[in-house]
This record gives sequence, C-alpha cells and structure tokens, in this order.
Amino acid sequence: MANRISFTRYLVEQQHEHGHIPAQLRLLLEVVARACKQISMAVNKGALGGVLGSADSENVQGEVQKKLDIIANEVLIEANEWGGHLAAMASEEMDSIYLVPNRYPKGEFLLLFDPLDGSSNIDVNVSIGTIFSVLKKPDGDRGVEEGDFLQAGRQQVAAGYCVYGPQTTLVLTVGDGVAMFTLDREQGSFVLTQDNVQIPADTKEFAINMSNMRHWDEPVKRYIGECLEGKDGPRGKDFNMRWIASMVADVHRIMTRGGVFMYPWDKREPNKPGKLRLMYEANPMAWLVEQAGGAATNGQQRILDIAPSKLHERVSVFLGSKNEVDRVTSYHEKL
Ligand code: AHM
Ligand code: MG
Repeated sequence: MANRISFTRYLVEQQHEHGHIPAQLRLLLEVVARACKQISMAVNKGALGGVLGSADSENVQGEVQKKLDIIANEVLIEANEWGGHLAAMASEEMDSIYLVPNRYPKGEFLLLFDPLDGSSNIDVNVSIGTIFSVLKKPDGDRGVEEGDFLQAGRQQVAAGYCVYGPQTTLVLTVGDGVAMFTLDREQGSFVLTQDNVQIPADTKEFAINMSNMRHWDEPVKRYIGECLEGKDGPRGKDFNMRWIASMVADVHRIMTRGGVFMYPWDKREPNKPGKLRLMYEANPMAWLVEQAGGAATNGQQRILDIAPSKLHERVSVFLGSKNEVDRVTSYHEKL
C-alpha cells in the first residue's frame, strides 16, 4: 500500500528530517521492535507453545517468575547484545546489570526493560506488554557500572512499550511526541497507525486497584472518594473505573482515550515507596505520557525529576490526563 509508513521509515525520517536520533539509536529501536515481534509470537502461541505457567524461580524482587517473563527477557538480551549499539542492559527480571560480552562490539546506549509487564495476566489471556527505556552511557572509556544507569527519567533518549492484546501495538517516543505502530502479521512489520498522540486533559475514568483502599494514604482516599460520589459530590460528574492489572494495557487505554492511572504507596509495605519500578515502568511511561500532553508524578514531584538511588527502586505513580494528575498531586501537597 502506497501510504503506509513502516517503523523503519518513521525512524529514518526522525533521523534525517528532524535530527532527533543518531543512527545507532535507530538500529537499537529496530532491534527492540524485532524482539517485541518475537515475544508477540510466543504470547500468541500460548498453551500450544508451552509458554504458560510458572518457571519455578523468583526474581530479585521476590516475585515468582512466569515462563514468559524468562522467555521475553532472553529474547530481548539475545536480540540486543551483538549489534554494537549497546554498552549494557538492565531488566526487572535480572538482579544486576548485563554487560555486553567482550566478544561483541560496544555502543553508547543503555537499555532498560520490563520484558513482560502484567505477568499475572499471562495465563488468563488478558493483555500484557513489554516496556523499555533508553539512556545514554556517561562519557568515558571505563566499563559500565550500575551507577551509570541511575539517571533521572528526563535524561531518557527513547522510551516505549509494546502491548500484546487483540492487536500488537508498539508505542514510541524519541522526544518528538508519541507515535503508535500496529503489527501487520502478514507483512511481519510494524506500521504507523497514529502519530502525535494526545491525552485529553480532562477525564471521567480512573484506574486503581480498589481492593487496597483501606491501606491508602489520605490524599488518595480523598481523591477516589470524590470520584465515587459522582454527580452528587464536589466533582459534579460520574466517573467510570477500569483496572486491567497490566500497567501497559491501562496506560494504552489512557493514551487512546484519556484517564488517570494510580499505583500509590500504601500501608501494606510501608517501607516501599510503591509497587511499580521507577527505571523499568514509571520513567518510560511518564515520558510517553508527558510527550502526549499528560502528566506523571509520585504525588510529590514529577516522576521524570526523581534522582534514582538504586536500579530496582520502586515509586508511587499517578499518571495520565493532566488536570486529574494535577488534582491528586495537589491533595498530597495540602497534607
Ligand atoms: P509485573 O511487572 O510483575 O507484571 O507487575 C507490575 C504490574 C502492573 O502491570 C500492574 O499495574 C500492577 O502490577 C498490578 O498489580 P496488582 O495485582 O497489585 O493490582
Ligand atoms: Mg511490570
């Protein structure tokens, strides 16, 4: 078809016409997209491919790993380690950083990923996804250390996710807005299906795991309480609720029609700042959401301004339609 813009063409145009991305970053993103295609195929096979169920292992966060968590992690590593575009990788599923082996050429970028987000949905055939973030390696000839990854989210040079749902959709930003690509399974390539994605500033839809309500802090209780009062309360309108339990799918809905997503700190594990991980989940999603005109905070500050202190750091997350995120954040300020 004449007017179809492939993922490759989009990236080449970003490189040549807008000067947004160097050639090495373009190669990196193409390899990530290829890996996502491979993961998508494994997800589609499901029980026929023997990929469902647990893997009898735990990750560094003490969570039981699913077979697909491990498969997706291996696919991303194997696809990315030999191309010469990367110096190292970090994954939600690996204890420490993964250095590109010495037998391969090294590049100037660092890749971080949650290989399979929404693991609890794998076996029940509900949307899941891959989330990724790209940083530049700090200058210098020495080898990469974990500390090199500890950069604030605003320093990302690319971020995206791929949602494996009824369609497989890859959503990307290189700092020039947000573009969506749908996998054409017959052609085997991602095709641009929406450019310049915009999240409406206002919404009537929120996403939060309501079963944790009694553990929340006051500002979150107040915000959700007011939404639940609907037309009769201070908001003067009825709200709708959705919770998929795959951040990638909840964020994709917000990218498509607006909404606010929350996974706040709660009293179940008071020493953890939240459930979601800053480097693999919150930072890439926060940048995508901001690039689409939305907002993302941890209740106190912009997520992209948080200086990380460790690789697997956790964080509270409020993101999506700007006016709602501003509101729930302001309730925290008034504490
Ligand atoms: P995962 O990366 O291990 O899949 O965990 C992250 C997921 C998010 O995708 C989702 O928003 C959240 O955990 C759901 O948590 P809960 O089951 O507590 O509602
Ligand atoms: Mg995850």
